Amino acid sequence: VREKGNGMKEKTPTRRFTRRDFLKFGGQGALALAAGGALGGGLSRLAGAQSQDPLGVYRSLGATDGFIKTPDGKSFYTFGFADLTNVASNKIYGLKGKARVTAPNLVAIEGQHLYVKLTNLGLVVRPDLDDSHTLHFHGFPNAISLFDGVPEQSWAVPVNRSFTYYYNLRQPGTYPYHCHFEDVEHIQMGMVGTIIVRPKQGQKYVYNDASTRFDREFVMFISELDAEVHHNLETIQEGQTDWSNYAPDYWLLNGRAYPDTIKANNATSLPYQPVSSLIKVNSGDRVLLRLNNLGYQDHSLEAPGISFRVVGEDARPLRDPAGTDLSYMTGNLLVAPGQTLEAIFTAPNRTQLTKYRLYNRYLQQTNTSSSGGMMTEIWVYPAGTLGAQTGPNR
Ligand SMILES: [Cu+2]
Repeated sequence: VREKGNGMKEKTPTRRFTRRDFLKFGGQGALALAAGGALGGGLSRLAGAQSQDPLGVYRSLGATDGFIKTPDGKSFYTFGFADLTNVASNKIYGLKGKARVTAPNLVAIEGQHLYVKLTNLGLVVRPDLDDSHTLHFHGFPNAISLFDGVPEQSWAVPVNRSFTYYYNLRQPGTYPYHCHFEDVEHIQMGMVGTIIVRPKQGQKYVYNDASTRFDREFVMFISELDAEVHHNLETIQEGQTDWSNYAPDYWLLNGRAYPDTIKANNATSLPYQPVSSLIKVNSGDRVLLRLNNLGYQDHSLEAPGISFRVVGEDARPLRDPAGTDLSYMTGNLLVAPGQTLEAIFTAPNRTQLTKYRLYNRYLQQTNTSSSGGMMTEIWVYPAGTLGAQTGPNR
């Protein structure tokens, strides 16, 4: 256990050759980056016959920095993505310094083509740190590495440039996405989100499988926040971060700690953490949780009084090649770093509003007395109270 919060460190500030240096000055990342301007432009044009693709779904993200809040009144420097979809091109730099955590959900249907234009808006607090950024669609089988976002294998998007990533969506499910440039750091800093690929069978199914039908869905993005990492970047000391000392101070759902997790979507007190984790359902609803863990720890969630059926993992339905049903009932949703998991529960029948808690079984991580943790609430209303859900987490 490392010492925290008591001033001086013993380390001597020797300058190490970092992975960031490698990406910037050595390695194929830099070569590709140099070529990225010309090549990237050409390929973006190729990938867009854009708006002319009848199967195309078009989204636009801006990579930049910002700040998020915790329930104890603190704020933390972050990197992240702003939603530039439908933002006029002469207005996108108005979102520089306004990264949101988590990034917007990217939602499309199996068979569609997803185009995501990533623009590197640069950093407000650290203009000296001219990191590139990428988009990595985790678990997606890219035919070529150009759209995979791994900077050592293709290229990254330098400051004030953009690139359009292209994906032919063949496999429904829940996927993480994240920046892959200086990835351990940029993921911890908040460049993370969720991709939902809906099956052809219908909007209210997880997979092409009748047993995966649901009435309401909620993305539970799972992560941790190590205050020292964020502080080091804000104060130009990122070279002092020793990842072997990783020790989170906060455990988050959709970028918030309890009780902020149950505040409404787009709560004005949390301008850059727009996603509520409050699960509001009618009695008898089939409720889908899409768990997406891009933290660096295993997490295990439970909601006493409620049992879940896990129907999919890592964007694959739980059936073997012969079609045998491998889904399983559990009270313990265990999800590893980089893993996604789809679980469905049937809301209990209640004649008045009844509240349950969904929380991390490792109780240190649900601490409500000081920093706040990985916990939210399930509000079960009498049947027919709530209207149809208009989108995830609503
Ligand atoms: Cu990045």
